[in-house]
Amino acid sequence: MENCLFCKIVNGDIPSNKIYEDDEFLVFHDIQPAAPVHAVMIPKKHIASMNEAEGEDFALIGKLHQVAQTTAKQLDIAETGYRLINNCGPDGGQTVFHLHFHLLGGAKLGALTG
Ligand code: DGP
Repeated sequence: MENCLFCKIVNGDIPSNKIYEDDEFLVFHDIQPAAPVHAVMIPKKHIASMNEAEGEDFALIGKLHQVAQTTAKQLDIAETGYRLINNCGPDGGQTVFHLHFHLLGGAKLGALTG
């Protein structure tokens, strides 16, 4: 998708600090970490947000959770715990409109607030 920041990262037009990559997914370190470990997990397919996911996208999103489990082990936060977050839409705090999940850990995280 033209003018999508994360599509540009997928294409290599914008560099990223990659953690994991396969044919369907890319995981990279967040440029503005909100925790000692903060990875961004995306499907390479452009889906703007959870609102636009449809059909086989939900199987892809399921597989992305499997990647989250593996990545948490790789980043050594599986045992201590982590948080997996999707921000959807403006009120949800989404700023990049390419579906992604935040994987946060490496410290005791604060309570969720509205
Ligand atoms: P959200 O607010 O849920 O849409 O999260 C977008 C995240 O993307 C935010 O935590 C910052 C991160 N981000 C934005 N631009 C870049 C970039 O160019 N590189 C990397 N690695 N992360 C980025």
